[in-house]
Amino acid sequence: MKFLDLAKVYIRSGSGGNGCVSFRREKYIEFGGPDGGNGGRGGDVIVEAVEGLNTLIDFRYQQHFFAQNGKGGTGRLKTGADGDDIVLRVPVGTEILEEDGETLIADMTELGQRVVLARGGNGGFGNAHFKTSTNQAPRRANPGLEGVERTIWLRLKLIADAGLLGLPNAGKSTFLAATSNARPKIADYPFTTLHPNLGVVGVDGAEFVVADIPGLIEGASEGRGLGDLFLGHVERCAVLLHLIDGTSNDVAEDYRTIIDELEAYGGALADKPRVTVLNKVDSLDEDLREMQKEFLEEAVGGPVMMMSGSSGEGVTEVLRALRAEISEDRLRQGAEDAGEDRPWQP
Ligand SMILES: Nc1nc2c(ncn2[C@@H]2O[C@H](COP(=O)(O)OP(=O)(O)OP(=O)(O)O)[C@@H](O)[C@H]2O)c(=O)[nH]1
Ligand SMILES: [Mg+2]
Repeated sequence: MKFLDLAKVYIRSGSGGNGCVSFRREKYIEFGGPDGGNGGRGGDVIVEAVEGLNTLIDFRYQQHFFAQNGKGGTGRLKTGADGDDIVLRVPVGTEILEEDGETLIADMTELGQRVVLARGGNGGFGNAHFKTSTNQAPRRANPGLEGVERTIWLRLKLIADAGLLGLPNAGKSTFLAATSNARPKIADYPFTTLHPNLGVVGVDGAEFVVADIPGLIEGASEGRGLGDLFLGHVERCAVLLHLIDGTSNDVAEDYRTIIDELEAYGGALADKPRVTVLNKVDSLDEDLREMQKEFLEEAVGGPVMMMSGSSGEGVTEVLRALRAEISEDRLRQGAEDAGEDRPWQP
């Protein structure tokens, strides 16, 4: 699985064109004089947040962005042409970082936002510019200024498409670790996850972002446990994945607890599309699986999927169910065939 949220690019702005040394010389015309024009400006390297992109996949194919150099000035006071700018088109939510991968240069949060990453060099003055009353025939002109060269990172901030819900220990982090590049902490005690984690998961050639948030408990909306502030992280998700520990004594009760907290949280969270999954079925024998599934389906009033984040059973089906709830324009294109593996870090 490849991830398309980070790209290293090399940029260079255009150098300015050189100034020109030239004198007017025409037959039968008495007074000549310097007429060397100025060089043109080099092009800038600009980054722009545009619509219709949701990955940095283009930067996998093009990593070098060089703006055009300015043209030199010429005689008859002609200024050289300016070099063309070059524009890096990135999705909204892209951060531009220095070569160190940490220092923020720009945060492209708004559609249409443009930032100049490297200014083109100024053109040099031609000799006409240096004409003074005491020096009527200067023989000097300036060279154009060099362009700026730098290496930058583009990092796309991920917005989760699917959010994980469940009681502590339901196996949320295990699921994320099994399906994505994320490496959340996993342990058999509640509240292992203290901060939300994001991971990119892929199924059938499409990628989307899953958010693993700390477990909710009864009364979370009143601040119990870690509270329900974390639900803010899943508010913008297209779909919620509700995991219920299949080894629990009362799956129906576990289910209700989370739904109650969702409703208490308010907003549209409780109305969001939801996939409900009986998890950890690797620990249940056939009879128990069926029993637990029936209990849960009765509580849900609809179908329930079965899965084991540890053994991988049923995981692909769950991913497909999530994918079906995420609209096509939110899905990222998979890059199964693009380049080699790369870990998710600057
Ligand atoms: N048998 C079995 N155990 C599982 C499965 N998934 C998770 N576990 C175990 O359940 C425990 C809790 O797993 P986590 O993934 O940390 O659960 P969580 O929902 O992220 O928990 P919090 O972060 O505390 O809310 C760990 O001991 C896991 O090894 C599963 O599919 N089958
Ligand atoms: Mg966890």
